Amino acid sequence: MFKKILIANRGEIALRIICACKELGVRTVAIYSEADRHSLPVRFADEAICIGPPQLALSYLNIPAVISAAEIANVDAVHPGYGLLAENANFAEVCETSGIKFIGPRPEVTRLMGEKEKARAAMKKAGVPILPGSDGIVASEGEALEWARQVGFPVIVKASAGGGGRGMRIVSDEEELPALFQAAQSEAAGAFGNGDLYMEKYVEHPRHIEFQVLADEHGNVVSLGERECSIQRRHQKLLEESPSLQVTPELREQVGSVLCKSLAQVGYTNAGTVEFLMDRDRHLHFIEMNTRIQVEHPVTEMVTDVDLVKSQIMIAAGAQMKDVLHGPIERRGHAIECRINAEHPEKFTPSAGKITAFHPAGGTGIRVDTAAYAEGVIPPYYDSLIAKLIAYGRNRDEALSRMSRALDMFIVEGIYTTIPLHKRILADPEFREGKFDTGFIERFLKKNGGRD
Ligand code: MV4
Repeated sequence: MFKKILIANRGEIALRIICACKELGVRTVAIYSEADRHSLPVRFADEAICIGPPQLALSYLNIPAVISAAEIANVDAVHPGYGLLAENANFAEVCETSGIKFIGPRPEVTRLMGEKEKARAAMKKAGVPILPGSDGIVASEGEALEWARQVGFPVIVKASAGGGGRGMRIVSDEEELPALFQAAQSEAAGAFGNGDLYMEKYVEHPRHIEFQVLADEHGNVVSLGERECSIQRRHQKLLEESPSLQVTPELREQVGSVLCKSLAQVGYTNAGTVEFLMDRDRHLHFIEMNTRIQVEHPVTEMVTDVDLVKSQIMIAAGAQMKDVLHGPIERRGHAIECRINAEHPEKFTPSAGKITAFHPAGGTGIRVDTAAYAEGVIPPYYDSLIAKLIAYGRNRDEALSRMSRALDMFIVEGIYTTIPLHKRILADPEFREGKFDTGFIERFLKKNGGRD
C-alpha cells in the first residue's frame, strides 16, 4: 500500500479522499490555494502545502505547482478527485514520468475517452450499444446533410472534444443544419481548440442513466449498477438516485456484463462511469465515459456497501479485485443525493460569502459529504457545490421521507443554497412517481413560475 498520497483537489471531495486514506492508514498531503487556507482538508490532512493564489489556473490547475508539491512532500501517489485535473491525460502522464502513481486510468485510456468520437467507436467495437451516428468526424456541412438525410431528422451535432453540453446542437430539419453545424464548429474550436464534430440520431425526452464500474490492473472488471441522473439543469446535475425505476434486474445484469467485457478489452483501469441515454422503449445507448470518481458516487456506495474511493486507492496500489471487494456485489435498498449548491434561487448564479450558521442534518439513513462549517467562507473562485445530502432507505419511499426531513433540518445561513429548490422537487408529483426525463426541471420551473 502507498505510504503517502497527495490530494490534488479541494472542498468536499478532498475531505472524502482524506477519510478513505485515514481508513487505509495512508498519510495525506493537502494542497491549497490562498483562498482555502482555513479549509477543512488543510486541517485534517497530515501535511498541507500552499500552491498559489486563488485563481484556478494559478493553483489547482497549475500542473508544475501540483507536481512540485508532490515531489517536495515525497508522495507515492496523487488522487485527483473530480473536475480540475481528474481527466487531464497530460497531468496523468507527468505524474507517471515523475514516478508518482496517478490514481485513475492510464493516460492513453483517459485520452481515448476524452475524444468522444473515438470513445464511441471504441465502445462500439467492444460491443456496447450506441446510437446510429456518423462514421467518424463529419468534415463539412455537405457531409453532415448527406448523413442526416439517411438516418432522418432530428439529429444532434456534437463536439468530439466536448462533453457536458458544450459545442452541441440539436437539428430538427434540413434548413437548420448549415447554421447549426457552423455554430457548433466555432463554439467547439473556441472552447476546446478543436472544432471536430460528429453526429448522432437525436433521442427525444431521454433519461440520463449511468453505470459505475471498477477495474483492477489484472483484467478484472465489475459493474456496481446504475444511477439515475435525469434531474439536471443546464447540464448540472441536481439530484441523483440508485436504483433507477426504469432499470430492471435483467437490464442491469445485461448491461453490466457487456460493460465488464468491453472495458477489459479497452484496458480500462480504476473507477469509471459509463453514461447512457435511455429512450422511450427503455433501450440504453452509450454516449460518453467519465474516467474519474464522480460527485454522485455516494448513492452507489450506499446501495452496494462498497467504498469506491478506498477501492480506487487499493486498485492503484496493485490490489486484486477479490481483495478490494469483500465478496460478490449485492445491491440493497435505495439511495438519493441532493446537491446543495451555494447559488441564488432565482438567478441561479453563485452565492459566495460567509456561512453564518451551519447545521448539517443527521440521523438514521443520512450521510452528508461536505467541507463547509459555521463561520467558514465560500470563496467565489470555485465550483458552487458546498454539500451533498444523501438519504438511504429500504425502498424509495423511505429514502424520500428521510431526505425530506433531512432537508427540513439542514441549516445554512449567510448564503443562498439549493435547499429550498430540493424541497419543492421532492414535493412534485411527477418526481415522486418517477415519471421524469431530462426535461423535468424545465417543465417544473415553468409550472412553478420559473423561480424557486
Ligand atoms: C444527446 C441527447 C439526445 N440525443 N445525444 C447532453 C450532454 C452530453 N453529455 C450529451 N447530451 C445529450 N446528448 C443524443 N443523441 C440529449 C442530450 C442532453 C442531455 C443528456 C443527459 C442529461 C441532460 C441532457 C440535457 C439536454 C440534452
